[in-house]
Amino acid sequence: MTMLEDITKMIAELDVDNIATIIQHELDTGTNPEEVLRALTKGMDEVGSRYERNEYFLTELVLAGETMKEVFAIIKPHLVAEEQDDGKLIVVATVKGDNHDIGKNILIAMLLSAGFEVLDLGMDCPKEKIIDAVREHGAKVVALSCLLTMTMKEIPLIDEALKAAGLRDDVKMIVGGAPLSMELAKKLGADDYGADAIDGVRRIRALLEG
Ligand code: B12
Repeated sequence: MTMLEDITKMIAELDVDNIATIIQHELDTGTNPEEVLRALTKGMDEVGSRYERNEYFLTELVLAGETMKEVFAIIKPHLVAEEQDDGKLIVVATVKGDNHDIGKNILIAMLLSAGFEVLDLGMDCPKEKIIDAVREHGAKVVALSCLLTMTMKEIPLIDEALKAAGLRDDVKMIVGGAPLSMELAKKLGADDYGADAIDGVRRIRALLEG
């Protein structure tokens, strides 16, 4: 088993006492931080599946979430910052009713390291706050995170509210999170979907260019 596979397993089995030390060692010995993030995300997916199968409960979700936050703080400084891309402010939020912010925060870290400016509206974000931010900053991209099937309904509401405010023609909407797919994203009124933070940054760049 490779060390990255070990990291996935540690998160999945919540055997996390030494995970910070191991991740620090991996990064110090030159492992790509994006690969470490992928390994961790894979472990989080397994935590989600076990929760669905009633093998894990809320306590385990919380522990997994806290571990992710702790180790992400170790990884963050290793994501190399590229040159600043001026005037490209991305508005990022987790939709209303949704209190998952780990994926959003990873996307933000990736955007920052790719040279974008980011306005983080946090989680459980009401659509009004999003509309105001787009208007105030003339943002060209809104990136929304949504982890719950129940809160996907917020996406068309945000689309409609942007239209009603006369802003929709000038702003692209990209979404991401576990229950979504490209097909669903389009159906819900978004312009694009990112499967993970790395894909998200690539697509946001393309949205700004296109
Ligand atoms: C950790 C966790 C929690 C933590 C969240 C802590 C936090 N601060 O974020 C806590 C314990 C709070 C929690 C609570 C709940 N959770 Co929860 N949780 C998870 C879990 C295990 C991991 C999520 C995570 O952080 N993954 C790691 C990150 C890195 O991945 P990610 O968020 O998917 O983000 C990546 C990509 O999706 C993408 N991405 C994400 N957003 C965006 C946005 C854009 C624009 C782009 C381009 C890309 C992108 O990039 C990210 C990085 O690569 C998931 C399982 C899963 N597989 O998702 C369940 C999961 C999301 N939770 C679930 C549930 C049911 C709940 C609760 C309702 C449980 C309960 N009974 O109370 C509550 C809801 C609370 C609320 N109102 O939001 C379900 C949702 C089912 C559904 N389809 O609706 C899941 C899928 C578990 C499951 N399989 O059943 N949860």
